Amino acid sequence: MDKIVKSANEAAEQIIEWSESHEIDTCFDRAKKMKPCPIGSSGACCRICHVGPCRFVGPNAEEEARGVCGATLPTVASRNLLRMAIGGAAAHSDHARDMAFTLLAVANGETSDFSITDVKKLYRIAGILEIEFEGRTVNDVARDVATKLIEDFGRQKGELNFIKRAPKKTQERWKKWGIIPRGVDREITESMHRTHIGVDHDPDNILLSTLKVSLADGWGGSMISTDITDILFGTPKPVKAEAGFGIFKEDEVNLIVHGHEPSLAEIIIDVVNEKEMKEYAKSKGANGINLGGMCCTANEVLMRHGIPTAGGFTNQELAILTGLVDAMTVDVQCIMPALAELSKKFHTKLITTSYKAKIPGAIHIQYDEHRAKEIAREIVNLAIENYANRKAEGSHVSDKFPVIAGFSHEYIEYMQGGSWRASFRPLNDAIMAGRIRGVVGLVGCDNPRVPSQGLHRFLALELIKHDVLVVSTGCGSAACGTAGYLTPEMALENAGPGLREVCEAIGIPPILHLGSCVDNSRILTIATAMAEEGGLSDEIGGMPAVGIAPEWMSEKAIAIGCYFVASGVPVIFGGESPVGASEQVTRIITEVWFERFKGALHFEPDPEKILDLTLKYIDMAREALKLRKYEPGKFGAERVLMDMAARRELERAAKPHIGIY
Ligand code: SF4
Ligand code: MSK
Repeated sequence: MDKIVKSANEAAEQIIEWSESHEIDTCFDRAKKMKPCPIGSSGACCRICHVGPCRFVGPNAEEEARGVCGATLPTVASRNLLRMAIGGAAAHSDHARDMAFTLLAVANGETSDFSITDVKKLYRIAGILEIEFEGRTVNDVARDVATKLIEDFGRQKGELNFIKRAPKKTQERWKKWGIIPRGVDREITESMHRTHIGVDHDPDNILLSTLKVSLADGWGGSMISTDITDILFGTPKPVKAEAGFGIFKEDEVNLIVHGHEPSLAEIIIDVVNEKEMKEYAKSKGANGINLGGMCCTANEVLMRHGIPTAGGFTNQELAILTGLVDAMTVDVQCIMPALAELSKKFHTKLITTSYKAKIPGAIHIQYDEHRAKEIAREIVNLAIENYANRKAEGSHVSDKFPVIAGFSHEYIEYMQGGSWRASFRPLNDAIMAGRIRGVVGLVGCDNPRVPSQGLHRFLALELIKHDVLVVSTGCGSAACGTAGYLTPEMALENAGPGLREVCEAIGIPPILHLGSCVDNSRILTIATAMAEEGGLSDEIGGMPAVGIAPEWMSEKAIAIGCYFVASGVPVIFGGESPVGASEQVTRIITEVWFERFKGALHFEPDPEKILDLTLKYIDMAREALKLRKYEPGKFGAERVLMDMAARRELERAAKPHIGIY
C-alpha cells in the first residue's frame, strides 16, 4: 500500500514521522481520528437554540425536513454560512481595532516604543479620508487618521470610510443590493441578531447579509489593519529572507513569534538586536538570538524585516517537535491549543500575550502597547534563560529556502515605472496582449485533512505554467515559500513563456508574496487600480481574475472569500462545501451572486477541477472583455516594460518625489 503523505512539505513529513515513532500526537493524527460530522460539515445541522440541535437529513431534506421551529434546510445552511463570515469579520476587525488604538497612542505620545515609520503612507490615507495634512505635524495627522478610522467600528449610519476606494460601478452594485456596510460592529451585531432563532429565514436575504458583513471586513477591518500597520511599521517592499524548519539554529536561542498582530513582534525585533541582550545570550552559552515567525505574524515581520518563517498553520506543532524552539509567543488567531501540552514534552516555553487568547498550561505575559519594550525584554529574557534547558531530542531538519517577500500595492505600482511614472499600465497591457493570461489570488490556510500545503503548491505551479500571475497571502504564501517557489528563478524554470518574459523584465517572482491574511485587502486595492487604469474591466467584476483558497479552514477565510465575491471576483475554495446540503443555497452563492456581483463562491475538493474552473473563469472574462485570445507563446502588441536599469535611470533623473501615490 502506498504511504499516506500527511504533508507535501518534505521537512514537515519528516518531523511527522519522527513524532509518530515517538507516539506524540499532532493535528495530522487528530485529523485522522476525528472525522468531520457529515451533517454539520455540509451545513445541515442547526444548533442555535436549545430546542435542537436539529438535523436536516434524508432524501428530500431540502424540501421536506423541518427543524422543531419549522426552519428549512436552506435557511439553516445559509444561517451557518453567515455565522462563519461573522466570526471571520470579527477576528480581522478586532485585530484592526487594536492597530488603530496603537496608532492613536503613538499620535498622543502615550508610548515611546513606537513611532510612525511611513509618513508618505500616512499622508496617502489622510488624503483618502479627506484629512488635511499639509503644514500639520505628523502626530496631529496621525491622531485624526486613527480617530476617523476608529469611527468605522461604531458608526451606526452612513458608509465605511474606505467604501469610496472601490470602483464606482462596484459601489453601485453594492448600493443596488443594499450591502454597503455602515459600521463594522453594527454589521456584526445585526448579523448575529439575524441568525438568532426566529429572525431572518429567507436564504437569499441571509446570504446578502453574509456579503455585507464580509465587506465590512474587506473594505473595513482588514483594510484598516493593513494601512495602519504600514503607517506604523513601513509599507513592505521586496526583501530577501528564508522559509522552512531549517531556519532554527542549534547554537542560538530560537524565539518564534506566532499569530497575527505585529506590534509586539516589531518590538521584539528591536530587543533581540540590543547589545545587552546579545551579551546576555552569550553569557548563557548561545551564539546569538535567532528570531523566526509562524503563520501571519511571520508574514508581517518577514515582509518588513526579512525575519525568516518556519511556515503556516499546520507547521506550528512541528516547530516545537524540532526540539529547538526555546520560546514561542502567541497573540491571536490560528493558534492550536495543543501547543501547550506539546511544549511540555520539550523544553519550549509557550507564552500567550493577549488577554483575549489564553491557553491553560501556557505562561501569560500580557502585552500592552504603552510598555511594549519592557514586555518584549521579559519575553526575550525568558527565551535566553531557557536555552540551557534544551535537550537533545527532537526532529532536527535542515531544509530552508530563499524567499523574496513584501509586494505591497505601492511597490507593485512602483515596479511598473518607478516613483515618477508608477502605474498599473504595464500589467494591464501584458494582460491585454495575452502575455499574462490572468491573475489569481492563491490565499488562505493550509490544512491537515489534505496533504497539507500540497494543494497550494500544485496550483501555484500549474497556474504559473499557464501564464497566470499569482499573488499570495497568509499560509498560502508560507506553503509556497517553504517549497522554494518565491524566487525570481522560479519564473525561469516553471512559468509559461509570456509570464516568464514579464517576470524577467521587471525582475520579480511569478508568485508575489503580498502579506498576511488581513493583507488580502491589498488585492482589493490592486484590482481597483487595475480597473481604474483602463483597458480591462471598469469595475473589479469582469476582470480575468480569480481567488482560490484550496486548503481553507478558518472562518476568516469565509469572510475573505465572500468579500471578494461581493467585490466581483469568482472564488473557489477547496474541500467539501459547508453549505453543500442545500441546492438552493449552492445556487444562490454561485449563479445568483454571479449575476448580481460577477463573483461566485464555489467549493471543489479536486485540485485539477479547481484549476480547470479557474482557467475557465479567466478565459470567459478575457472573451467578455474582447481581449486577445490567450495562446501560449503568442502575444499581441504592448508597451515595453521597463527593466531595472531603465527604472534606475528614470529615478536618477526624477526629482525627489514626496506626494501621494
Ligand atoms: Fe432547531 Fe429551529 Fe432551534 Fe435551529 S432554531 S435548533 S432548527 S428549533
Ligand atoms: S494564519 S487564517 S491559517 S491563512 Fe493568517 Fe493561516 Fe488561515 Fe490562519
